[in-house]
Amino acid sequence: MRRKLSRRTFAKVAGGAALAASTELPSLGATLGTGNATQTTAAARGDAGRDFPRGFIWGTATASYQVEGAVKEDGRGPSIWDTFSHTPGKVVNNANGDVANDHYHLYKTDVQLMKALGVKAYRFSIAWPRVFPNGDGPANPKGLDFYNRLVDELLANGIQPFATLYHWDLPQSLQDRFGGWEGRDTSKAFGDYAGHVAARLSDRGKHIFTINEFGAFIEVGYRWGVHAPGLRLTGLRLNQTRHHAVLGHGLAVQAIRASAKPGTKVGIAENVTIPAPVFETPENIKAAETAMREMNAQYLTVIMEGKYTDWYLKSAGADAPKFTPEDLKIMSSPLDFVGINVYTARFVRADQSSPVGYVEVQHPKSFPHAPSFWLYVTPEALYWGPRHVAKLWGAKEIYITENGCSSSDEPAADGRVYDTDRVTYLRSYLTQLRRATAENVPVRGYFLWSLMDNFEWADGYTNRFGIHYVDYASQKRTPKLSADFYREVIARNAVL
Ligand code: PNW
Repeated sequence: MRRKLSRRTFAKVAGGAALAASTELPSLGATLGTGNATQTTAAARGDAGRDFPRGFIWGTATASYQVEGAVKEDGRGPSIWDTFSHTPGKVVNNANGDVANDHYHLYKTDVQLMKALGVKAYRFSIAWPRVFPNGDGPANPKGLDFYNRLVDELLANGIQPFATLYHWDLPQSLQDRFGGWEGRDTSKAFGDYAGHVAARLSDRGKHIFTINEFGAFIEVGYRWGVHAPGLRLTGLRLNQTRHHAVLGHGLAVQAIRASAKPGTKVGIAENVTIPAPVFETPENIKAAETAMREMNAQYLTVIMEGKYTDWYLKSAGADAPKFTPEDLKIMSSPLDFVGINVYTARFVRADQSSPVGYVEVQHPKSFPHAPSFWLYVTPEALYWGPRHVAKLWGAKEIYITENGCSSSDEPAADGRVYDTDRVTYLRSYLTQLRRATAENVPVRGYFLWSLMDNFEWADGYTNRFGIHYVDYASQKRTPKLSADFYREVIARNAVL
């Protein structure tokens, strides 16, 4: 994972591709040992120019607290999200995940939804407090049993399990005793939990993600106070919390390597900040690459490079996190793949008067966005995100671990849900992803967020991200127009 393409090779191949027709370029696949062999069949189907590499893995994603419900069942301990959502005023309409989509009981129904779509993989998360009700200490075997049942059901239906170990439902006990990720003991407990799960699941679950989105749960939960645990840290305390979260990831990678069955692959699912050149001049492309490293300095950059950038440390000054060289080594433990959650891009342009060589170009108020205020519709994100990861860090396997959008969709008079905004969003984003795969950026799969509407954190049940509509009163799932679209995309392995 640490092998770098030479700057010149990549610039020639991918950098040039931004400016010229990709067919005229030497194949990056030759450099990386991948192939792009679907042209003939795609042409026969009339999908030439819109097709994805053969074997591309189409999937859907969810997360434990957002769909499972059953928060008191089979010995599950409380998580910070139970506490937070039951604190009045924290979540829209004071909603909580007590029942959510009742996936804990309806998982077989949900696997059939996926089977009907034709997905080849399901990205779900494991609730840490089901496995260790206090975060550490004695394990609760009944908790892991649920994931054993889920994994078996997936495999029986030809769907590969991709498990995420941490999608924000931290055991409350770790928050109470160690201040959650503020404390180094939480990082250590996370490593132990990761090893425990990997030892028991990796005979069937071959892909494991450690942590979902530092860039969201730390920033929104520990800095803005909008997500659990609802803190507003600044300065050194905030930087140290960020450091401990990434350290926890590294300890988990090492524990998984030590305890998992051979053939298990380990990665991350990070919502990298994606700088896109506001238009694609060589200067702006270079500026975007520099911005990619700096904007992600505390998270993906240190994971991939094994050090914090000079600019980050300099800007943080006395507030820079305290760490040892050993910490950095752990945090940058080599990964088998890099997962990125891609929703939105930030535009940058070259500016030599800036100390980092770039400036951000702000979106005007009128810039189109989804009902989620932060979700600006910028399809370019799905090209530049994976391309930066491949070029800057030589990643050999990349997954898009989330992509999707919220919509104000509601059933029409005929009972169907015509989410044309989501279809348009997905088509434009997938077109950009296809541009990346055509240039042999090694993207192996794509997980659409989300299989179904679910508990959207502080937005409660108000922002629907699903391609299946969920009537929470009856727990009925109905495929939306976007589900029909995605089924066709998967069947043809092409964007439509
Ligand atoms: C991701 N932002 O969250 C999460 O991984 C999912 O659990 C979530 O449901 C999905 O995206 C949709 O929101 C994000 O403010 C939350 O930029 C907020 C942001 C990004 C991602």
